[in-house]
Amino acid sequence: MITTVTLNAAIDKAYQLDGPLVRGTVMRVKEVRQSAGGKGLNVARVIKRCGQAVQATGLVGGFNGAYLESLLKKDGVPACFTETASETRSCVNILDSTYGSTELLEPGAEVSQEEWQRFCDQYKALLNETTVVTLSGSLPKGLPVDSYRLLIEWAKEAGKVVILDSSGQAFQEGLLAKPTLVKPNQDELEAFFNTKIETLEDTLCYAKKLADEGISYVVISLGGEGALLLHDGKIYHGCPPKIKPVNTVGCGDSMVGALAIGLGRGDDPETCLRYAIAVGTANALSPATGDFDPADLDWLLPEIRVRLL
Ligand code: TA6
Repeated sequence: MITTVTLNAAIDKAYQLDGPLVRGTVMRVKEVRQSAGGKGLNVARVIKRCGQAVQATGLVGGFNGAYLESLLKKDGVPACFTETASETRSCVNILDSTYGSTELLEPGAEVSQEEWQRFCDQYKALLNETTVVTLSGSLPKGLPVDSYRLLIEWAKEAGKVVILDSSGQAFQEGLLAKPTLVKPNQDELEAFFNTKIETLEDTLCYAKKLADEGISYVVISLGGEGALLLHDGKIYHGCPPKIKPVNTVGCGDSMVGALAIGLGRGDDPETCLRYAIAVGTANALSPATGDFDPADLDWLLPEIRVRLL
C-alpha cells in the first residue's frame, strides 16, 4: 500500500481560455476542470490510475474539504483525512494558447497545533498498513517548518520507503531526515542552492550535492527533457519522445506516483526512471491534472530512452 500525504490540499481549478490571457480585461473561461488537488492528491490519483493500491491522507476542512473528498471518491481513491476548522484552499491553473499554464496558488489557511497533533497520530497509525509514503507539496500556515522531517523520521523508524517532493524551508528541513528519494525540478534545485543552472552539467553537479547528503535516490525532473536519476554512485538520464503537451500541471506529481510504485515493487533504477518519465509524459497529454490515458502509457513506455552517464 502506498500512502500519499497532502498537508496543504487544494481544490484545483483548471481554466481553459480560447486565446491568450490578457491582463486587465474580462475573459470568459471556455472550460473548467476541478479536481482534488495539492501535489499529494495528484500523486494518489495517478497511482490509482496505474492500478496500484493507494490511500490518501492529509489535512482538509470546511465546504471545500468536503467537496475535495467527494471529488476524490469519484476518482476511486480511498482517503483518511484529518479534518480542520479552516477551509481547504483553491489553486487555479490558467491554460491559454500563448503561455501554456499559469498557476495561482493560494497559501492555505492556518492549521492549529491540535489539528497537527491529530494528523500526526493518524499518520503513525496509517504507517502500519503502508510500504511507501509520499510527502508532497507546501505546508499550510501553522505547521512547524520541520513537519516533513518528523514525518520522515517516523516513517523510516517504521522501516518504510519515503519520498519527499517539496520546496523551500520545508524541503530543506525534510532533507535532514534523509528520505529515500527526493524529486526536485530544475527550478527547485536552483532555489535550494540559490544558484542559476544553465547546463546539464550544472544540474548534475547540484544533484550530486543532494546525493552526498545521504539521499539514496535523487531524481531531477527536467520537463520535456526527461529526468535524471542518481543512485548508488550511478547517474541515469531518461528522455521521452517529443510531444505536444496539453496540460503540464501535475507531471512532477505523476512522476512521484510512478516512482513510489517502482520503489515499492523493487524495480531497478533504470526501470523506475523509464516508468516515471512515461507516466509524467502521459499526464502532459491529458487535459486533466494528475491523470493520464493508459493507452498513452502503452505507446510511450517503449519510446523512453534511458542511458547511463
Ligand atoms: O504540481 C501541481 C500542483 O499540485 C497543483 O495541482 C496545485 O495544487 C499546486 O501544485 C500545489 O502546490 P503546493 O506547492 O502549494 O503544494
